[in-house]
Amino acid sequence: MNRVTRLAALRRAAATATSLSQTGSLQQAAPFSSSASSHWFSGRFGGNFGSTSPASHYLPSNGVAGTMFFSVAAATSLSQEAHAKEPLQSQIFKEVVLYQYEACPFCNKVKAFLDYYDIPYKVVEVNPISKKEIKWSDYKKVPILTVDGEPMNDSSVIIESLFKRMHPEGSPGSSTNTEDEKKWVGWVNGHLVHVLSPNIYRTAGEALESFDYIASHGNFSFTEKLVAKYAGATAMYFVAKKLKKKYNITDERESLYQSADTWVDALKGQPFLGGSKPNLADLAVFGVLRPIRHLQSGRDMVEHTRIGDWYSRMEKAVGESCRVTA
Ligand SMILES: N[C@@H](CCC(=O)N[C@@H](CS)C(=O)NCC(=O)O)C(=O)O
Repeated sequence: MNRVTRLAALRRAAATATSLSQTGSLQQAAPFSSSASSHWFSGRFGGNFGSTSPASHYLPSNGVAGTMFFSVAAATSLSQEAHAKEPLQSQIFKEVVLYQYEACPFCNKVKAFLDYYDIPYKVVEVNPISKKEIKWSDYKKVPILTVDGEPMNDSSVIIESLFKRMHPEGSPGSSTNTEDEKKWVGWVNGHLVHVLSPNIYRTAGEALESFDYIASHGNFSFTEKLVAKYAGATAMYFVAKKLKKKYNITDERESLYQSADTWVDALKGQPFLGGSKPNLADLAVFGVLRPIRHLQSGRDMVEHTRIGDWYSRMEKAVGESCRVTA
């Protein structure tokens, strides 16, 4: 077992022992928008909000949004972990920076990968209106990941590229990507992500729940928070209806439940699609579901489908966030 794997294993064992596995999900419990909805939203509300726009509902005020849920003991153990991660960062990648929207499913896919492989990363929250944080880039979507200054675009490209760098040709694990794994990664990008928005903004109540996050996060004034929550929820409620039509979804919950059970069937009774440990498809499904898990839709999904056990295994396997403060 090399040092990277040892550190990751230790970290995961510690996370399990201290029952902290859920906090990573809480950290992610925020609304998100697909590409189409984000554009729609920006176009209609951008002018009114400037740099602290409601579309910045994605934004945590800093890189420690989830830590508010931690106990003191947990915080201590995490700070110790952060020390353990330092050598790892210098061993593989010196500086990893993720440009993201907090609740974007594609960004969360990348974060699940980084967390699982114990790669520390800084987060730069991008203002979806001005996008000034990525002015330097020709690519105008998120996620963008810079590794030692080199930018990479598109979640799938980023993950593949990191995986290849970590498992160079001929090294152990370099040829483990199976056809099945690729097929299910494709299913996440081509199907699962499209089912999510219609679910989290399905009713007025759920749309508001998805924007509750804004009340406790982001560098907004009281009025901006209020406007963001209600204007944002209203906007996304209508966007979700459009997306539902676009992707031929008749019953959004049924579609979510079917997707969850389809995934569980794909496991064929194994703990993970990857067998005894997660592969890239497991990480992709987990990544896109993490932002919705503690919303009504995510709770319903776990209650009405067989996905809960796998999700819990994934929480333990992925462990705590490797996000470091900038
Ligand atoms: N295929 C891309 C999709 C990325 C994407 O659509 N990101 C959305 C956020 S969820 C975005 O940046 N949309 C453009 C915008 O917000 O203006 C990936 O996998 O990274």
